[in-house]
Amino acid sequence: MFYSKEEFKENFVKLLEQQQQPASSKTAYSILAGMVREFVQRDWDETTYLYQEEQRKQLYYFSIEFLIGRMLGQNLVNLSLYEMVNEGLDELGYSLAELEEQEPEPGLGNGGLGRLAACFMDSLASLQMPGHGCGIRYKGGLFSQGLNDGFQTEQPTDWINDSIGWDTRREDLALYIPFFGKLHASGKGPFKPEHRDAKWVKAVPYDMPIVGAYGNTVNTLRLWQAELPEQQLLPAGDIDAYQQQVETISDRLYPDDSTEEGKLLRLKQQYFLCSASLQTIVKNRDFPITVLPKHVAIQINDTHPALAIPELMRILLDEEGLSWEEAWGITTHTISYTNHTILEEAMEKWSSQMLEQLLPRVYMIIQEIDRRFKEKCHQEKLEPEALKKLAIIDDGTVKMATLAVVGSYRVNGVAKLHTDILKMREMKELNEHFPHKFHNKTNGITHRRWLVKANPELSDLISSAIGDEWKRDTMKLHKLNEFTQDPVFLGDFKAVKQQKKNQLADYLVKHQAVTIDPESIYDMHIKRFHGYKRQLMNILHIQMLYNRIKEDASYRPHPRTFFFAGKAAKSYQFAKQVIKLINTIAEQINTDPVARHHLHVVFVEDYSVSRAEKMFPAADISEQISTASKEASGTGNMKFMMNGAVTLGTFDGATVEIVEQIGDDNAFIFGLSAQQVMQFEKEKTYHAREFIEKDREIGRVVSELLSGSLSKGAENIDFIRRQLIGENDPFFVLKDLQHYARTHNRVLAEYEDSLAWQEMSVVNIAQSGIFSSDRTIRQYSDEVWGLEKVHSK
Ligand code: GL4
Repeated sequence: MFYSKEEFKENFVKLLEQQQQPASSKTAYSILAGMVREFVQRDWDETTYLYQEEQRKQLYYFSIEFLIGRMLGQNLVNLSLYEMVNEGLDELGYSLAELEEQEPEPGLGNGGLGRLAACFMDSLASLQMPGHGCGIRYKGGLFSQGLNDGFQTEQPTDWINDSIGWDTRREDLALYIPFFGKLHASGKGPFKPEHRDAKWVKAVPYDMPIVGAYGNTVNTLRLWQAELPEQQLLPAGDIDAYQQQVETISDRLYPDDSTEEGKLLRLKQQYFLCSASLQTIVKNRDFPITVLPKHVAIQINDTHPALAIPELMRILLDEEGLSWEEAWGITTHTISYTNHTILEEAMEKWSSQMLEQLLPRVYMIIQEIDRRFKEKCHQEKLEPEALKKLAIIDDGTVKMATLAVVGSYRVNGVAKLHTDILKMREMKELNEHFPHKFHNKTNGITHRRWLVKANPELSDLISSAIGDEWKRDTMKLHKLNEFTQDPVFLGDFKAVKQQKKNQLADYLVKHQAVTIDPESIYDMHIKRFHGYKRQLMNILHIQMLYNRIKEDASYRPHPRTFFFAGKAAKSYQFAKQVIKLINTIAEQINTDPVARHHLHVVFVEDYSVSRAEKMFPAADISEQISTASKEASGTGNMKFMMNGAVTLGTFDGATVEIVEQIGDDNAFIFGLSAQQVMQFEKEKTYHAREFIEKDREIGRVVSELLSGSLSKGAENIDFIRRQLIGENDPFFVLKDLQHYARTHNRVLAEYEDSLAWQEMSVVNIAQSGIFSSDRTIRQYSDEVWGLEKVHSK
């Protein structure tokens, strides 16, 4: 332990001296991380003890993904040790920033959904609320991305092997999960059959400390690992083959959160997570099972953990011996559900046959839930169409979103617009049936990572103007509104932004051998690659700009660097072709003797939490250009805002609420509204072809695109062609393209007025407080979970 800089240095040096090898950065990192881990342990034990002692209600956040990012730096920030350690290391000739770079990043998530879970963990601990994560300890996180001739390449990652291990193996809490097998009537009634010949998997938890800021609260992120069970639970036959089968369950994160590729394995992962987490909760309780909802709240993060509903029923019926009515009452007062998308392909549906085979008892319970719910609905005399929508099991498939709604006490969307769409359209019938279940909880992000940690320069500047209370209460950022006209403050802000832009430029030289102009406007489109996120529209617009520069000698706009970063799911060919297209256009523009002085296109490889931390603070413009209605919330939009970037976007997801906060004058909004998009979808009155035929500029870029010259071969755009032409441009890229181009022109004009631009940036920061995940978590707690703050010292 260390309580002063001198003490820290002394301990650190002592540990260094004990090393056999010369002290590399890696060794120094491990020593430091070990010291911090030890520091955290005492608070962790104390928090755990307090939770038991005070018998307060506990929240368990079930999620198939937790994109936590690196831990060392964030833990130091939350422990208020960052400055001290930084100085101490500096005096010893080490750079903390460099040591942080040694930490392998656990990529246990795909994007927004997983990162949200991580921000929530940070907020719960920092608000001193008893909330824990339950997830899977994937041996390999999301693939690491490279580029080969402009094409995405994917390499497996193995974060665990390289890690110092923030987590602790809890062999004492290991459990066993049954798959397959057959049910036999046991004479205990129709709902309590015996499960025979199951194939057992051992679930071993690894606990990760989640260090809260300000207090001494350390919550737990429990990640389950699948292992071979002991002798007596082993099936007959080839043990090595069985071991391999078992271990694949926690081997890899699915490289996509919106498809169910590799269905059986994905289903196994989901049940593994739900069963292990629920079994521990029930087993280790010290209260009667009938009062579970008083002591425990379970939030399911999208439908991936929706099997928690029938699994909790199974435990209550078969292991606790409750009646169906009792069990159902408890389940539907314990579990609540968050929906994160309305994209059709992301709406999970499992084949009944597969479910029945893999989880016979659980399937039987789902059938009974469905039967009872159908019976209720029939009493309401609904139209057959409505009845079909309300069915949990329909046409040989189980609709997980319907199961999740029926089996939980509260259901929420993640931004106002998204929740409205859920209520009015996607889940209209369910909302009518359960009028009080649906509510909105607009997402948030932790400013402790995305501002305090990622942008200490801006944090310091803010604190120098308004004090540092905003770090505890982000709504205090409002005080910055007094500085929006203050030329000194605006000048300081500009200097900080420039510093962050320089830092990113240096980083890219070092890590990607790319040289960018730090004086250019940094325009960023960084997120997963997806049709609806419209990276295609962005790059087509850039090609239009390029054509204009080539055609019109008087058009010489302010230099801009267009950043793209993000991964495409391995099997998502369209998205991969967009990546190739971006890189081909980048090469063409970046080597053009004239255009390169005005436009620069950079694809930042292997986008991750730590890369994101370097990018958000450096942005001038935040591209949030999804087809309206498709982006449930977005959270990158909030990270940009908090760092003073100005949004160029559509009225979609939480961007609507960002604009509500800052006013129309401080953002650049364009394109179809969600209403209009939904209208076009319904009436089918949009014809992409007309735009290609009638708009000269669009016609030109599309024909360049289709010729294959922008992608080094027409075969590299066949999926894009199919979408734009064959499928009539379902994401309205061509429809919104000219409005997007005009809006970019407005942005450029505005950027020329430096003070006005900085004023916009500062308004964005000042109004960003509401998008803190602390606010979101308080709302969940007040309106859904009913947690109380546990007072640690
Ligand atoms: C997502 C949404 O696409 C995204 O808009 C949202 O911000 C995020 C967190 O709520 O959830 N849904 C899925 S699926 N993946 C996401 O990132």
